[in-house]
Amino acid sequence: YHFNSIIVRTPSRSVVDGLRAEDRGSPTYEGVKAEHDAYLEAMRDAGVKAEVLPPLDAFPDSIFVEDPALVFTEGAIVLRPGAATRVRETEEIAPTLRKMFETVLDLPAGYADGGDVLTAPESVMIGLSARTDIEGAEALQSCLDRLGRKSEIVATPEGVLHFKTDCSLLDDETVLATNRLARSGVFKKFRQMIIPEGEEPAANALRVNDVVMVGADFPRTIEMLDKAGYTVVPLKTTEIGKIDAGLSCMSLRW
Ligand code: CIR
Repeated sequence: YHFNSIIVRTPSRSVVDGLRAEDRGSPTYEGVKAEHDAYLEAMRDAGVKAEVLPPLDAFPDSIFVEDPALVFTEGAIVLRPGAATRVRETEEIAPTLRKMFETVLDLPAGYADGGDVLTAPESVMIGLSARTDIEGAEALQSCLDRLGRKSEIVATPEGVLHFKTDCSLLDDETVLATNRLARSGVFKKFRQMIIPEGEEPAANALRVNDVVMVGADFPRTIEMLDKAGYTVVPLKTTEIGKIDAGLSCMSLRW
């Protein structure tokens, strides 16, 4: 969770057509833009340098740069998103990665979304989901191996978009997770903090250097983290939440 750099992409007007599992109304472009602006400001306040990519009208979900790639200080991996409308986002982000990283690997097979990947210090956890298949997960393990990273393949709860929709890393030993994911036993090696019932989308929080960014709509989670001694930065996620996104989705961090 110590990061110097991030990549983000400015939302395009087409973001209102972003994918969603259940239609709770479209977000507004202005609303998403405001949430994205505040996110970028919070990132800079947390001490990272941001590379800001231009909007892509042809790709409504391309603001969620976390999904088409995976980055580490050791190198980057161009993934293959499991949603048909998102696959070609990789061609848009790859040139930037090749410019910024000496080592850039391409996922050799299958499908994998970055939202399914939780980077913990000892091991990178890859969640199988409707977007990440076993072929993609195993192919990703071979890439991680080449970068010198240990990894493991785990399950994502049924009906949950991404593994990280339901969890985030708070520090080297601690994860924040929904009860439904914690119950599956994947976090036995960690200290676990469980999201209060009814605030499940708060699980996609984001530790960046000294602060934990958390959705502002989740007061009980914010209070829990605050009491545990974390410095919480609440950020609005109401609009991006309508297209199934949270805080981790909007950046690549290393
Ligand atoms: C999608 O369905 O792909 C987007 N509407 C949301 C992506 C969220 N990304 C993430 O959690 N990493």
